[in-house]
Amino acid sequence: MTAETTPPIATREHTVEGFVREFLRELNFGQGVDLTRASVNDKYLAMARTVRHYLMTRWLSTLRSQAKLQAKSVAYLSAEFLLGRQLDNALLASGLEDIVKEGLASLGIDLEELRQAEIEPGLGNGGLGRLAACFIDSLATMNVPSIGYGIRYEYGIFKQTFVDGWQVEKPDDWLRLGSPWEFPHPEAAVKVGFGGHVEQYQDDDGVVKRRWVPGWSVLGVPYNYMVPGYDAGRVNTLRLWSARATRAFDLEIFNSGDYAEAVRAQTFAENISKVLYPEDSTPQGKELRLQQQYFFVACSIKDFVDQVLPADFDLHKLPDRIVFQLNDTHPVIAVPELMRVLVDEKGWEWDEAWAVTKQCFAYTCHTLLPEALEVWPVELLGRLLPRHLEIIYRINDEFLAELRVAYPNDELRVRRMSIIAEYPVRAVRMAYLATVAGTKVNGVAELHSQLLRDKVLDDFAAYWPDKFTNVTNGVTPRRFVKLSNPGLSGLITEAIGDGWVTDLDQLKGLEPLADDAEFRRRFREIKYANKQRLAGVLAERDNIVVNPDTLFDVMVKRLHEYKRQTLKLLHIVSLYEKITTGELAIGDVTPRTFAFGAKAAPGYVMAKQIIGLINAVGRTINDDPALEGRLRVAFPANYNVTLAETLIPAADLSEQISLAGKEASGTGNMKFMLNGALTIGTDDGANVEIRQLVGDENFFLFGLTEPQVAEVVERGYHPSAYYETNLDLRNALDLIASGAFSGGDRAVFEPIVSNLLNEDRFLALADFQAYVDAQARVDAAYADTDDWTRRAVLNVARGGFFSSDRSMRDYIERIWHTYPVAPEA
Ligand code: GP0
Repeated sequence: MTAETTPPIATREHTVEGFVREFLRELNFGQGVDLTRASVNDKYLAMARTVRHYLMTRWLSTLRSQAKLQAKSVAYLSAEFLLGRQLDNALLASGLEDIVKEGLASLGIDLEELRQAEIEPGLGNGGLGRLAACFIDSLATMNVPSIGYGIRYEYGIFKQTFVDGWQVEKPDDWLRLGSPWEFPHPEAAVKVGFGGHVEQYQDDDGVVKRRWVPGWSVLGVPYNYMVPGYDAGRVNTLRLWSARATRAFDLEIFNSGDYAEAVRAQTFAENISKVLYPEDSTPQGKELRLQQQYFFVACSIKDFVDQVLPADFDLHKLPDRIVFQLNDTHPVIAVPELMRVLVDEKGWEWDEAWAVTKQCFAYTCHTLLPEALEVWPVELLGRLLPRHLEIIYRINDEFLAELRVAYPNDELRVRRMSIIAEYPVRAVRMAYLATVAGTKVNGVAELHSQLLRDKVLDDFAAYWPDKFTNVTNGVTPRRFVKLSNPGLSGLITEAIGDGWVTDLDQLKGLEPLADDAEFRRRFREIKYANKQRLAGVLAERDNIVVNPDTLFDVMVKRLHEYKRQTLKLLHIVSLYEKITTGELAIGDVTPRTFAFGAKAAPGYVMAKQIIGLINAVGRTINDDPALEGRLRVAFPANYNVTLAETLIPAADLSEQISLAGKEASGTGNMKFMLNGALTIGTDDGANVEIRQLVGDENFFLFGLTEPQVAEVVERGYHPSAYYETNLDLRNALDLIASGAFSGGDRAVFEPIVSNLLNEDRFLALADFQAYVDAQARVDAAYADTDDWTRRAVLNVARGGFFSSDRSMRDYIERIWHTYPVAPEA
């Protein structure tokens, strides 16, 4: 037999006995323990590796058919992939769930215990990273040739703890107990340069050229992860890069004689993939961060060009084989990198290289906040990547020359559109570079894409109207319905069959059942069971007591002023204030559990203050016997994907209350809808589309619209005016200011109060009354339990649009122009 004819032996017997044999083999030979002595972690690791075996045939055949067919691929370049736990998803994808349950039970092992042993890979901050994870799940399920490229951070998003109610961060040591899902390939490491200088030289034909002489370099070691599609489709690859010191560092150890210094240098190189930056929507502009960005895209481009493509591939055809999707601006340095490879390394003419490069990229923007748009000072970029800066300058020069032809008498416009900003320091605007280089630029919800065209990138949209498009975000129904809500999934499947898991529009078939009393009863029962399940988790995990007989009102997302956790807090404080003053009888209050989950960026002082205040208000309310347990605040620490999976299915009310025009899309909003929560929300991001689909009568809309916000701001916004004219608002703010939640100390939360009164950048006070009124409508609606359930059913039935499978179809049609390729059997 030759390598070509050797059949893969990766198939595994799909029976309980077959599974048990494989599992014990992994336990004995892989972990080196026998069953009687195995720890939970031993069993979890053996279990993970066993499940992996079952996916291996499909992975290998996907890779083989990929090499053979040479179909066009999508390379999703993302600094974050917030994967969540892997075991359940792998069990689902391999169709092993029942076999495993039975097999483990026969060995006296509790699958649930093994599930709990997995530490989730938290390699992302929030929405953007979780979106990337949903997208690669959909691409695999839909048989789209694709590869995810990112960074294998040694420490993911920090672990949040509360000390006296204040956030304290702990390192996320997610690799400490082993990482059974990854396949490291140190032998396939690639080298990436940094620093140094650019030199001029003459090539063999005497042509003067420029090339980069890096000052130092690191190795990128690829770690491959399987991305299994649901139901026997492809198993795609996620390739995450880890930084290692190059041999040069070792040599220095010998030559320098300064061993300690050489080891320090080695540590320096390996720092690149050490930790995920925990800032969300507020980039830090740190040198290490730029190193991370260049590191992973340089590795990825090299990998694709040298490893994935056949050796004799004609790079002029690159656009037929690949589209690099830029997940926000973090990977945009890939543009000058591809130019450098083609011009400096392959010896191409500039124009020839640019013609190819500008067909290979597309850019997704995820924000509207001006402070979230990344810029890199030329001083820093030029020091770290001198050749790339030259290339960016040339791209910009040619672009500006083109503009001067198009707009001969409009130098102001040309300046505005320059990739290089002049103030406050000379800096590269990464979003502009991506827009100039990309075939397409997309926003992540209709409103967001419209605002990109009208405001953030208006000059570019005027110049290239066809470049701009929208792809509304989506979420994977596998993880966020099928796995996280087995009760509801069972009910849906019973009613309409199981096609919905890969064709979420089929949920439409549930619509008539909204009027079926027996269906509603069962739906309600499932929601109740999900609340009980959550209550159990919160009791165990956080020592928090919640009552499943209350309305679960949930706001989970990063802590950011624009998302307005304070607005929800003001509503709670106002209720509390009215009860304590006797204005409101406790018996008249709808029993509610106000749940929060939110991490604050460690350096975001105001966000951390707000966390402190939520916890302080929670403590006061939860300890006050006068409330008879009818109101409760539950703020479990360390909200993450794993917690979301039990929290979201238990929610009655989804809080999506950002200031209109600030939340690009939101994706939590979609998960809640699909799990039968009703939304209270502003006309922002994808809320707009949710409301259109579910209907006004099934959505609690409130607040200023984006044009109204613009008008208020234009006129000059004075938050204190609302304080002075709205008694409820004033009482709530005064209560916080009085020290009622801080043991009488008025100083503790003074910064929050004075910020709201004097600045209130996100107009929380302006929307306060509208929000409180909308909450009153919620109470009234919730009082009619059965009708509430009817609306909840309609939310599920009309949520099919928000599958990330649909998002992928949109990307394929509007941006990528690729085709599904099923792996050979
Ligand atoms: C946007 F700019 N998002 C950023 C960022 O740095 N991080 C991040 O997670 C989010 C948006 O805020 C979003 O509206 C959106 O749905 C998500 O990207 C995916 O597009 C809510 O998280």
